[in-house]
Amino acid sequence: MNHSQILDAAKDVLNKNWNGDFTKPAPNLYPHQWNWDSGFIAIGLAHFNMDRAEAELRHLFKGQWSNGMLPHIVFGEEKEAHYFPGKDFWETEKSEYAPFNQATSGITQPPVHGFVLERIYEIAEDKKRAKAFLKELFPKVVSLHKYLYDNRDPLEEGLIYIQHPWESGTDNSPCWDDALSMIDVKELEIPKYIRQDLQNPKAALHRPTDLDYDRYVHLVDIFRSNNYNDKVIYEECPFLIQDPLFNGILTKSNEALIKIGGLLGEDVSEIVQWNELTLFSMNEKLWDEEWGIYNAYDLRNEKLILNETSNGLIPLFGGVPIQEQAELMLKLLNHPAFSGDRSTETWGYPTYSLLAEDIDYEKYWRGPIWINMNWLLHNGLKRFDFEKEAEMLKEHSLELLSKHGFFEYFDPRKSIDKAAGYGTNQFSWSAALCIDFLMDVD
Ligand code: 2M8
Repeated sequence: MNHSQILDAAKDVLNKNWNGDFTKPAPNLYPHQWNWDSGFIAIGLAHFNMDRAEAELRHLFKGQWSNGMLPHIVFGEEKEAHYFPGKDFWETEKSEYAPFNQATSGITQPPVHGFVLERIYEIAEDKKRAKAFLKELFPKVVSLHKYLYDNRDPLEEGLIYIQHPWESGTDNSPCWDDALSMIDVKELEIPKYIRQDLQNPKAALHRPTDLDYDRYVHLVDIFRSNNYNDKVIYEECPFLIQDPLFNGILTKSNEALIKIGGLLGEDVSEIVQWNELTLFSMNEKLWDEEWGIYNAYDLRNEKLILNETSNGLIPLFGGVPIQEQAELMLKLLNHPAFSGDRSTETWGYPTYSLLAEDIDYEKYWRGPIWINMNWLLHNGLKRFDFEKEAEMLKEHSLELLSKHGFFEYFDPRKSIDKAAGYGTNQFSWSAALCIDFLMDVD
């Protein structure tokens, strides 16, 4: 496929996944609206259908809770949408903050919306209209950030914790293994549930295990039985982690909100303070000078999670490192851990170190390449003028997409030529970010 053919094919995926209210991440596997997916999708849409880009985000924010929390799923109305956990499972009516006219989940996802708004403004030809949209969304995104700083940072370090692997977006990343292993499901009464994701035979092979799901369900059970009260959840939840991906995305969005606030003539002093604290603490607490990466911190068990995943490199995008640190991060990206060697020629960049003993090239967030991670890293590398690697990453992403299709994730090994794309092959953010790569508006 040449570039114009891929572009058309990508738009086609987004058009087909649009249901009149929002874009589904994928037709059967993910039939509702997902939080960070919608952010990436809106960027792709902005290049060819601004009405829909705006509608996408407006619909997502219809699900925002009155305390600012933005749920990771906003449920659609389709009767044939089979997904676990569906809207009834969450029992969000137990929270005093959940909207009464929109069904949602009760947890959040990485706060991409600030930088998404900034990107939409960059792409927009009609700046007056785009500015009006920024004005509408700005207070909602600020209120999400305020929720995070007020409720998910009890030690006032500027480091937000996630309370569930689903909040990370990188659900079964090896980063969460140790913390999850402390949840002994044999000792617990896990509510009954039926997984729907295993019905898609292609995806089922690589998805999280049943043991993972038991733990995911147990965590949700803690939240709903405590009426989504953040103070109690902080006391009770066995999984509380400060993740460099979540926090690196937050700094990028803080920075975007500061710029947007300036454009709109809003007071941004609080956002500046939040951001300075987050940048400081990420470098004080999470930075690993030896390995050139940001670690995660397990707040519940009070220990660093030594990171070998690309979550620890996303802070490049958020401008967390200074140039010297960024150069160490680049060194790591060029190291066999993320770039392979002659015996394992690879596509850039896997989500888990190729040298890790338990890397699984096919299993979801435990090794494969994801287009959103490549897009975040591409933009992070550009920010530090690492043009060569940024270009390579874009080319690799486009080659994978045009060779195999709009898969959810890809095998990093170049030797695997057939069946190198996994999960659904109609994945919206792969299509949306492909469009952004191709359009390359600065
Ligand atoms: C995956 O997560 C959902 C749960 O939220 C799932 O596995 O069912 C992740 O890849 C997540 O990052 C993504 O937002 C979601 C929808 O694409 O799917």
